[in-house]
Amino acid sequence: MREYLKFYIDGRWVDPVEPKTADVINPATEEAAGRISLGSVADVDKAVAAARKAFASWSQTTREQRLDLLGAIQAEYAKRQTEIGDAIMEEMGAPSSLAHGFHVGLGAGHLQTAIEVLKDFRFDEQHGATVIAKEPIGVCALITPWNWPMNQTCVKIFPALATGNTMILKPPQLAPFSAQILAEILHAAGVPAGVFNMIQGSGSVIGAALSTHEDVDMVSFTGSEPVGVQIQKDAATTVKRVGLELGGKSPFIVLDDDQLATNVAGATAGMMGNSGQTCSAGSRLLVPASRMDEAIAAARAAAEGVTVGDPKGNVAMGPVVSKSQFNIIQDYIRKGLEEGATVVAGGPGRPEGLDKGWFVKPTVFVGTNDMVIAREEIFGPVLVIIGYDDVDHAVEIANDTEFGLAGYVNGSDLEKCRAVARRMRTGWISINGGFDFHAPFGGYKRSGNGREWGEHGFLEYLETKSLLGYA
Ligand code: TAP
Repeated sequence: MREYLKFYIDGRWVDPVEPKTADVINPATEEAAGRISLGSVADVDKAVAAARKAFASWSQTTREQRLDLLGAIQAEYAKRQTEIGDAIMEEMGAPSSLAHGFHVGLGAGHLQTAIEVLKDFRFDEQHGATVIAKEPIGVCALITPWNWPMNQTCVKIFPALATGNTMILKPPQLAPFSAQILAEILHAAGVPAGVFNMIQGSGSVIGAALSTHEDVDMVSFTGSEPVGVQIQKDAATTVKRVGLELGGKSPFIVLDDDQLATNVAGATAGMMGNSGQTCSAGSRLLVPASRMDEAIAAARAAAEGVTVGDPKGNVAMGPVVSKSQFNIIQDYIRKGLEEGATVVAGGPGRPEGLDKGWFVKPTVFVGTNDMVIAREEIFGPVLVIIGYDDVDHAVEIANDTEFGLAGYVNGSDLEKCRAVARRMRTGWISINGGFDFHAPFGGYKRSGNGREWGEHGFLEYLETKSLLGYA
């Protein structure tokens, strides 16, 4: 049983102002895996004061000083990778190979990327006698979700640090362990007091206190759309910068060629990764209507090939994060059946033999784009296959959504993939599995208003100052 009862404020591990704790449930066992403290507004005030005090000196540090700190963090992170992977397995149920592999790797990747970007980043640009300077925004509140815990924290913390900001991290109650280890890593690496602070607790208390706080300059939020909208409203009275990374219902277009079966199988298995709890999951699979039977056969085989079970075992998929997430997903599966979609793999209920733990069957529907299961983010292992008549129709369906986070195009003719990708209204598009830590990630439309990852992730945390007659 893990016990993380202290917060990290002003360079020290401190007791919460008011003692209050909550259990953290392991979704694979439905039993408590640990206990955390739940903070109060008084803890937020202490952390913000520490971050404000530290900003004066941290914002003035040189590129070399920040690179030294990021290098020291990298060394500490490398020592604790196994522990982080174990924590992620327990807190949100990711299977061992995924938790120790991609989950931990994403955190390390954002750290390495921050170092690479910082080495060459141009904080000043000169145009004649004018210098345009990029300066840190100030005290940043970082509010993160549970689905890729290490990705979400690292993609915010390292660019914020590299650009000279100070910060308060509010990790998710459902997955607080890995963030706790990350705070220990930053402490061991020698982050100066007050530069990084962390308070655990509920979003409606800690998150709201940060979003409304007079002395917080920016909120960077990743999570659901309703909470993002609330944060934007809360932050409006103090005119804070707000970065929102929200949900998606991303289209995956498989082109009509000899790779169709392979691409459908890859898209299906990929969508089930992390139990479908990925904001950029390709949850609408668009295939040529004329080849629907072939696509169904490939998707069914891929979904049925996804092994589900104890995350500690050799499985591809663990449980979903919580009972409430399990119930939401089951409601969507029932809704899909009610609205006339055809189940071709999985369906309602738990997989056979898994009576304890929040396990869901990898489920594939064939449906239409107007169905609720094709319009709303399910955040579970539920894929909807939709047929298209031609490429124009595929693009029309892909763009017929209120979201615009990610998109995928797979096909053997790269020219055709490029043409389709250009027409899709999403902020991030992967062609044939393309992946890049330096590529900006963020949404069009209701999927958000910011860009993280790489150099664009730095710009999120920078103000622009014009210095006329400076040069
Ligand atoms: P949310 O319920 O929105 O929670 C995200 C974070 O916000 C949690 O730390 C939560 O605290 C906190 N929060 C809740 N209410 C708040 C409030 N009133 N003020 C400030 N903070 C508040 O999302 P989730 O369920 O954790 O994550 C799933 C959603 O995130 C999905 O919609 C998914 O698409 C989206 N997501 C988007 C992305 C990107 S990059 N676009 C990435 C991952 C996830 P608690 O600890 O109390 O929950």
